[in-house]
Amino acid sequence: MAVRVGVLGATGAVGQRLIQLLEPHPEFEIAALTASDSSAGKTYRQAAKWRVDSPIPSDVAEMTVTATDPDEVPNDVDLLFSSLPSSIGADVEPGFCEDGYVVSSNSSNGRMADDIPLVIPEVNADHLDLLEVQRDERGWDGAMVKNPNCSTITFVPTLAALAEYGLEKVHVSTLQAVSGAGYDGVSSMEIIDNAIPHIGSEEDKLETESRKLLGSFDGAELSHNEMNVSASCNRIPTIDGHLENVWVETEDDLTTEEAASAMEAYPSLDLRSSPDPLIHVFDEPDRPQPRMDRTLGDGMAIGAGGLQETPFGLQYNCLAHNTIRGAAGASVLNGELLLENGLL
Ligand code: 2RA
Repeated sequence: MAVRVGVLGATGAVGQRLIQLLEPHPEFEIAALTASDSSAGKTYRQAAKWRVDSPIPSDVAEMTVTATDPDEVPNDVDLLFSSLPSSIGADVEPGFCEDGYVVSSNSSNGRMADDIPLVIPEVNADHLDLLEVQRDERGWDGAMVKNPNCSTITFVPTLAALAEYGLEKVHVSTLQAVSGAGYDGVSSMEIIDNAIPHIGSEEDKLETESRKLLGSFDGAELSHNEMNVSASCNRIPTIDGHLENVWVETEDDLTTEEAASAMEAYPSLDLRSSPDPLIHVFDEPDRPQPRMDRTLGDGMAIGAGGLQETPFGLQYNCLAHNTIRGAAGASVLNGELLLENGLL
């Protein structure tokens, strides 16, 4: 029987992607949709300005949206996917966990808390064991798992593939799609013929989240990876798909052939939304490209290419679909991991 799930923040850009991915999902059944108070009581069709690239699912369209309040969500809903703005998430997500709901959240609030697992299933599924620490410390009947920021998810799997060479210094420069700014943010028409060389607190997220994801958990405490990470983030007029240029210095010598083999061989998982392969390495130096390659593995795979040795270490480019692999798909995958681990 499918697990009954809800979407917190169902009308936003990531909420819409969540519905697109969850509606046909065989393991999950959408049973609750929440949004702001002004949407409460409306049908989803009335409340959402549907903009994703497939029609609004008809059964979801007629569901009634409620306020984002634990009292409004049926008790037999076991898992909530949250795509709330972080300031709202910080206020309301803990209340849902306290009331016994398990929350798989894409919101950035709490990602760096010591007892909140920040997870990319193919990279650090073992960090889910932090939930025992979380239960002890917070006394929640439910639980909270976070997925990282979209631009972090794009490059961390490639670093995980190279970790056996000893990661010392990483520099990443991003070229981020406008859909990452949400429907009310910058639009591609606004920055046509332009690029914006700064994105909010994005640099900090890449630097800190990557160290947490690649850190190790000893059963009691999480140690963050000690590699140095420096990030610079740019918004470009691409609709979907974050492209990133990465330079990595490793302790051991690393050739481009070794790096390509390590990325290609990096294991995926058996979870329904996990792609195989996880990382697709292109021979062509001008790939991956957002428009051509963002739908690799149904938008859940990472593209890599342009590997070369430089005075600053190995250099390569990587790409992921930011609202699928980088956001909604990442939360769904964490939900599948929770289910697989008997945590629902
Ligand atoms: C962006 N990181 O692309 C955001 C989306 N979460 O700006």
